[in-house]
Order: sequence, then C-alpha cells, then structure tokens
Amino acid sequence: MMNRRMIAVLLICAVLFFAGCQPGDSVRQVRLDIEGMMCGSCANNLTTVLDTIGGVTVVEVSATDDFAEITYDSGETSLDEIKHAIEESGLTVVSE
Ligand SMILES: [Cu+2]
Repeated sequence: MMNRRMIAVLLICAVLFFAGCQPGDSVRQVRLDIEGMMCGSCANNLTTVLDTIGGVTVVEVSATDDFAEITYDSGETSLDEIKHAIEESGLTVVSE
C-alpha cells in the first residue's frame, strides 16, 4: 500500500520534472525593425532596455541596419510588452 503510493508520487514528480525541463517550447525568436536609432549609443541604450525585461535575451541590436533581434520566453513576457518597452524608450517599432 505504502509502496504503491510512493511509486505514484515518484511518477508524478518525474512527469512534472520532464514537463518543466522541455526546452524551447515557449522560447521565440523575433527580429523587429526599429526606427530612431542614430548611433551605437542608441543601440546600447536599447540593448539595456531590452535586457531589463525578464525572459528577454538580446541577440543583436543594430543602429546601422535599424533592427533588434531577440529571443524571449513567452512564458515570462510577450511581444506586446517588448514592443511597448521599445516605444517607451522613444523608438518606433516599424514591423515584426
Ligand atoms: Cu545615438
């Protein structure tokens, strides 16, 4: 009786463990075209802004080519939230 219960608990733990360890499921990569960056300093500022959003990893920000490439965990943040943060910093998101 005790053993069966322990096995059931272990099974549930194993399922939860593997479900939690599924990588990449909620991670998205996106490249946003951005207007308003004039120089490398603007790009650095945007990188800092993006870095402060939980779940966001900055891949590349380019003031020369006017884009930001990021990966984000959709379980922690959303594209809307990211776009909002970019607009708040004074830049314009042109497209997705
Ligand atoms: Cu600048």
